[in-house]
Amino acid sequence: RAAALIFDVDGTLAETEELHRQAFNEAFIRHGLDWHWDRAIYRELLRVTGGKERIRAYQDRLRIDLPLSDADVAALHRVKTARYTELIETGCCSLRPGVTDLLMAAKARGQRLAIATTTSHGNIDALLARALGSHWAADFDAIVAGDDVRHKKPAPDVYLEVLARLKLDAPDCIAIEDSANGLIAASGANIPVLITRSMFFRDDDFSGAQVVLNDLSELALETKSEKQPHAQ
Ligand code: XBP
Ligand code: MG
Repeated sequence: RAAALIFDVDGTLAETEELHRQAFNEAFIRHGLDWHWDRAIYRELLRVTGGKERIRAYQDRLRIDLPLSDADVAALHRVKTARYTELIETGCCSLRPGVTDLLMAAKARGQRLAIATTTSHGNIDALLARALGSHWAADFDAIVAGDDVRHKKPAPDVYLEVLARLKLDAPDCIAIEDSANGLIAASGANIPVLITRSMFFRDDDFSGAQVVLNDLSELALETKSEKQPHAQ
C-alpha cells in the first residue's frame, strides 16, 4: 500500500477543462480579440500546459504581427482565471466518480494526500472548497501548483517538490493523473502512475502507467470484490 496519493487536479479530480475553455473564450471577447477555441483546437492546445503558456503558443501558431506582450498575456490570463473561479463557484463542476470515496478511504487508512498540478492555488481552492468544504486543505500534506516551480508538466518539478515536502521516496507514492503530460511528469520523478481517462486525453498513450481506469469508481469496485470473501 502506498504511503501517499498525489492527485493531479484538472481532468483528474474533476472535468474542469471545458470550464477553462469557456473562461478563455470569454476572456478573449473581453479583451476584444477575435479568438475562439473550439473543442478540437483546445484538444491540440492542451499539449501545452499552463494557461499563459497556452495563450502564447496560440499566438505563435497564428503568426500575428504584433503579438501580446508578457504583461498583456498575464492580464488576459487574470481575466480568464477570475471568470473560471466564478464558473466553478456556480457549482456546475462536481468531482469525478470515486474521487471523494478514495479521498475518504485513503484518510481512514492513514495514507497521506497531496496535489501536484499545473493550475493555480486559487483555482484548486475554488474547486475543492465547493466540493469538500472550506477546510479541505487540512487533509493535504503538500499542495504544489504550476507557478510554485520552475518548469510545469511534463517536467517532473511539481512531483519532485511534492516528494520533498512529504519527505517520501517516489516508489512509496502513487500519482493519479489523466494525461500523457501528467504521466510523463510523474514518471520523470519515478512515481508509479494510475490513470483515469478524461474527456480531452482519452486517446493519449498511457503505456507507461501501472493502471488505466475509466474513473476511480472502478477502483472501489475492485476493492469491494477483493474484500468480499472476508465480508462476514
Ligand atoms: C492543467 C493545465 C492548466 C489548465 C488551465 O494540466 O494545463 O493549464 O488547463 O489552468 P494538469 P491555468 O491537469 O496536467 O495539471 O489557466 O490556471 O494554467
Ligand atoms: Mg490533468
